[in-house]
Amino acid sequence: MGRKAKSAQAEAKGDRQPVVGIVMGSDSDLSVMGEALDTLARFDIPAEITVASAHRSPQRVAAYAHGAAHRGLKVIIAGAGGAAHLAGVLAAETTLPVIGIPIGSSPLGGWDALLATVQMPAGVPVATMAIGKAGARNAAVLAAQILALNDTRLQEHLRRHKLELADEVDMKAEELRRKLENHDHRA
Ligand code: RP5
Repeated sequence: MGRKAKSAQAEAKGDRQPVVGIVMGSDSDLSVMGEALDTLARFDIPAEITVASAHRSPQRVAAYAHGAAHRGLKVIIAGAGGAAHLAGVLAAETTLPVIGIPIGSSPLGGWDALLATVQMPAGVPVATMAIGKAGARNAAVLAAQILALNDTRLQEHLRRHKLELADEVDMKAEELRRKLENHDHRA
């Protein structure tokens, strides 16, 4: 694991037991997967992050999946780029829900990762998100939604999150209206 990923993991651990585990195929995926970690932090969900590769360290991946539920994790988020089978391999080794994020790090720009992540055989689901940072952010929101099924505080947080999204769009619509108004006045 690279230095950046190690310090992210240390920060992510905090005092509380992580309930979401983020696994990425390489520390080079941290710029994308950090979005999931940041979003979970905004929901005040304790999380951990680590590196394990389905192809380069398959035993580490299997050990992580086998121990995950026992350690208190409720959801696993997995992101990988080239030959992106990480989420699927984790899903094969655990009964926890697994959310996959295809990362656009290969010369094919993420199409290959998208197909490898989404196209699972029947019986082993991976909830596949969008390619890249939007997918990483959505993975964290989906994890929050899963955890909120038994958590009224999180349900309220998610409700506020929806309102914030709507407020942002309203603000942009208002900014655009003002810009166009000024433009009309000048014309
Ligand atoms: C994948 O290969 C990783 O998930 C990463 O997106 C990509 C490149 O990895 P590095 O060569 O940067 O370690 O397994």
